[in-house]
Amino acid sequence: MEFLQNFKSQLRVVSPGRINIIGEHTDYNMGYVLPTAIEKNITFDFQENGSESICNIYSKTFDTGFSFDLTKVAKSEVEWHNYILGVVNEILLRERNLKGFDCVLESNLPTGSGLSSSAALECGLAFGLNELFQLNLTKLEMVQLSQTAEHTYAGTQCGIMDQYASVMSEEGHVILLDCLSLDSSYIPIDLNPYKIILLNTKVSHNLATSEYNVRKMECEQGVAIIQQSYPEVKSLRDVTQEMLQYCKGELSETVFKRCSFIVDENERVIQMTEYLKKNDLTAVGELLYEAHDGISRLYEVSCPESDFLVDFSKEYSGVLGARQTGGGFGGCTLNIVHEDQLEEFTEAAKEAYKKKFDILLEIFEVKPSGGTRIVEAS
Ligand code: GAF
Repeated sequence: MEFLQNFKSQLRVVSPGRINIIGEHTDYNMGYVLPTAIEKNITFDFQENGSESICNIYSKTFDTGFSFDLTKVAKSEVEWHNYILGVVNEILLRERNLKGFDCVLESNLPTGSGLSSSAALECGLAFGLNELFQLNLTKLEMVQLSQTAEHTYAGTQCGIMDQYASVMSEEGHVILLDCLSLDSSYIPIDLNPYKIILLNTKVSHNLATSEYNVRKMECEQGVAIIQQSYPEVKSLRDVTQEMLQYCKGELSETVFKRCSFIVDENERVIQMTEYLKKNDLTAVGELLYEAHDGISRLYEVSCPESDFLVDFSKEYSGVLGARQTGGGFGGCTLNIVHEDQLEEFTEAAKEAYKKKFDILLEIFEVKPSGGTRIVEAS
């Protein structure tokens, strides 16, 4: 792209992906989640380009880019453009004054791997534009407008977890976030001598967006029926297993399973927080396996590849627990692995996965890290 010839970075922003320790699909049910950012990022370099409305975006990682006009922002046919355009649109809707800018992106965050590269993209852009044009947006406003951009431009009716984790995380901590009140507390996490290991299935089944929205609808259907018996219920967060049992006859089997998973999963977030505080790592691991079982059997957002890896990990005494992390239908499994068994486990997993699916596993350790921030341009 032509603008690259005169590009000089004025501002560098780093925006991370995230893992979620536990609390999957609870965010849009107004429950609890326990995510943290990881040290896999998208780096953004920005410059104002002197034009009133022409903006240029280039991704070094994928060697592709596009330009758009601030006066004619509209949805694109190209998926990743929508994360950018959606954020710009939300900023303009808030009557903030943008001008032409150039932005160069580089990423070491695998896409489609359940680590929320989309939130990293949205939030890094919002953060950078806020700084470049002094927009006076708070961090929470950036989180919320990025989430809305995902609804309106990308078409996923996501909750707030990914954007919140990307922006608000702190090194060495997980965030216990109440997705209703948006109250949060930071829980120190130290699993020593265990490590958090991600196994990337490298599959991202294309059901993800459509089925995600279907799950959300099924939960809403459940709430509407439960409300007939319990008018005080506003979301699945207010529902207990006893209430659910009482309404079972009114709910379809599918809706019952979805609701049952969310009710348990919400409870698991609170339990997990206690186990982490007590450093009861065996209980942490067991809860991860329990959660995956629900993800697979009740919420049905797993896939053969993730199920295989989670089952495989159970054969290793050095693995305390594992589950698929993120929205589902592929992506990464999160594993708590003893450092002494790391090599043996990962080598065996690689071999078994290759034999079963003919796919080379990608394996990396992650550490809870800080959220979106400005860094020195090199
Ligand atoms: C995706 C969504 F974007 C999040 O809001 C969350 O619902 C997650 O799936 C599942 O926990 O990452």
